Amino acid sequence: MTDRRAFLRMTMMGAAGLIVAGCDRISQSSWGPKVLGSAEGLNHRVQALLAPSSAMAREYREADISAVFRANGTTMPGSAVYQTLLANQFRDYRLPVNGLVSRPTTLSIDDLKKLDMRTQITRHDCVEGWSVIGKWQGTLLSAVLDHVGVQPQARYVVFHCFDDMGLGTPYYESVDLSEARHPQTLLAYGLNDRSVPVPNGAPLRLRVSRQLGYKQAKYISRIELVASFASIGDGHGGYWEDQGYEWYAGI
Ligand SMILES: Nc1nc2c(c(=O)[nH]1)N[C@H]1C(S)=C(S)[C@@H](COP(=O)(O)O)O[C@H]1N2
Ligand SMILES: [Mo]
Repeated sequence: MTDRRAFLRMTMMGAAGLIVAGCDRISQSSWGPKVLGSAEGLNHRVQALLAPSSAMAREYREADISAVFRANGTTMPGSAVYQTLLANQFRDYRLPVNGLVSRPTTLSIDDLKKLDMRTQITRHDCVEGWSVIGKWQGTLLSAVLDHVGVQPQARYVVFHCFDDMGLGTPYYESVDLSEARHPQTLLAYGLNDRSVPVPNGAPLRLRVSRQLGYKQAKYISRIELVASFASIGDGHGGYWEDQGYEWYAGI
């Protein structure tokens, strides 16, 4: 076990070295993200070496926006709670933000709209191999964190969702606090100048602009600050992570 770990560490350092050497060229080419994303064993620590936590995802022009923002995974949560909220155009939707926060809070979409917001045109890359470009409007997650106050023991932000993936397992995702505070990390309520449509996660979905599609939790029902995600789901930090996907899904 120890040997295997040491070997893996060496392999990863090697991979990081190679990629860093070609980094300028890779980051300027359109195939760069695919090369980086597909490198075997590239984990969060290696990604952190490659890209400082402040690195920005590429932003596009209005003319680049895809005609249709393809939907994937759940496109209509079946739960009674969600259906009731939808029937009233989400006017009764309230987002609880709790866990390791100083002031547990519930926020309506209007409350969220009063906090600092951002509009960004970014590319969504699904692990299945397709991409779409969309214009998102949303509250900065950092503004929500400042609003509720993060306790010192908190390390991750967990997004619980309304949709059930079968056998009573709800979709969920998580990011660390540095990703959560990144200026392009949004709780999005708008897509292409309209409210986020139901297939794309109404009324509120996450945009973590530097990571793959499955990190972009749709249908957020609650946000929880935790010190560890070991006791949530199967303990790997997300629905797809519990099926074996990487927790840090950098692109
Ligand atoms: N709640 C929830 N969030 C989700 C999913 C899902 O099934 N349920 N699918 C994920 C995957 S794999 C992708 S590619 C994107 C799809 O977002 P879109 O439907 O807006 O394209 O949502 C992600 N977030
Ligand atoms: Mo995806």
